[in-house]
Amino acid sequence: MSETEPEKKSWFARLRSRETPAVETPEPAPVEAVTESAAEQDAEVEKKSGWLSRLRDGLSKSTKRVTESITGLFTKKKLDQETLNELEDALIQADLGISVAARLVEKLGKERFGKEVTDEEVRAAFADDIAEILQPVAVPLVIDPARKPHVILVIGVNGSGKTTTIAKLANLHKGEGRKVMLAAGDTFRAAAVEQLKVWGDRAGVPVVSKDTGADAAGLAYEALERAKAEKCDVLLIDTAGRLHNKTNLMEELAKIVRVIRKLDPEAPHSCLLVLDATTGQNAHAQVETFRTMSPVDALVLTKLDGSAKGGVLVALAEKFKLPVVAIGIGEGIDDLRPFEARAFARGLMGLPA
Ligand SMILES: Nc1nc2c(ncn2[C@@H]2O[C@H](COP(=O)(O)OP(=O)(O)O)[C@@H](O)[C@H]2O)c(=O)[nH]1
Ligand SMILES: [Mg+2]
Repeated sequence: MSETEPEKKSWFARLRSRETPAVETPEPAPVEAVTESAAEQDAEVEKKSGWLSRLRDGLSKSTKRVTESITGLFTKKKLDQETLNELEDALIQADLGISVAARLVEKLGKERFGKEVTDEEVRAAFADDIAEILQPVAVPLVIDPARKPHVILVIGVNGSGKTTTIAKLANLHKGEGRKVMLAAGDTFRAAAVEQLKVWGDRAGVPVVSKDTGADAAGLAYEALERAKAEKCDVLLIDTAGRLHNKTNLMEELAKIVRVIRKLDPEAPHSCLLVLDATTGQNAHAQVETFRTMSPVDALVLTKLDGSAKGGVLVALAEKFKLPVVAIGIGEGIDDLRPFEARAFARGLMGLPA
């Protein structure tokens, strides 16, 4: 695993810096720029503060966007209608959605109208309400040990982070002692199969693959056959995010499901839709579209480390009520976290966990 080391350093370096490059142009702060001692310090800080602070650091762009606009509204005056309106706008701007924004502001108005409030009190009140919205969707992905394997189909648009998330999940479950197999079902893009193989090697799990252009459903069938024969605990199936058109993609996903059900009528046991948090409101449309193509059991939100639009997670939770089983906070194999409602809500509002 020595090759993940430089990756980690550059990830820390990027995360520590407020001037993180846009996610669309990743890679990376030069590793050489991180002196050994700085990297060691980072590792030390990391160990002490744990993943909660990493989440907060990762969310910093989203947090900054929300908190700055809220803070800017307060000059120690009594809460009036104008401020409430402006707060509502700030929440909408931060991608929390019209309905969540209205709900939070209405509640705040009821409780504090005409009273003196500080921006910190407002953020704390919002954080509590957001945590309440998020709590029901903060559900972990449970692997059913009776399934051999528990089949996880991973879908989402191109570039949303499917393949990376599969690698992270593979690493996680392998680390928990499960036998994992991957199916390189994105046979549409030339580099996609190779990418999954590299990740598979890194995580130390076998990857079932075929050449570009091969039938994805056939591949998924073979992978499930093999995973059953080898008594794997988890089979993760990667898929294409874009084909020639939407109908093709819909047909391909439906065919994968149909074909694997010949081997296991209840497969896939989990269908995860991966959404890129940097796309903000567009994520809503993606949920709607993919739901028409395949049953979606849960969401994974990626790139929360580089997104100023992390608030969209709240809007999605409120609207679709789909479990958020994990969040991606970096490009490294360890950068997947269970989703925790309160930590996320407080992080978003710039408050300590
Ligand atoms: N910063 C960051 N980048 C991510 C995250 N997840 C994926 N990526 C990057 O997003 C890009 C697309 O990811 P990929 O897994 O290939 O997407 P796919 O097309 O859906 O399979 C890659 O450059 C990944 O490294 C994340 O949580 N944070
Ligand atoms: Mg991919």
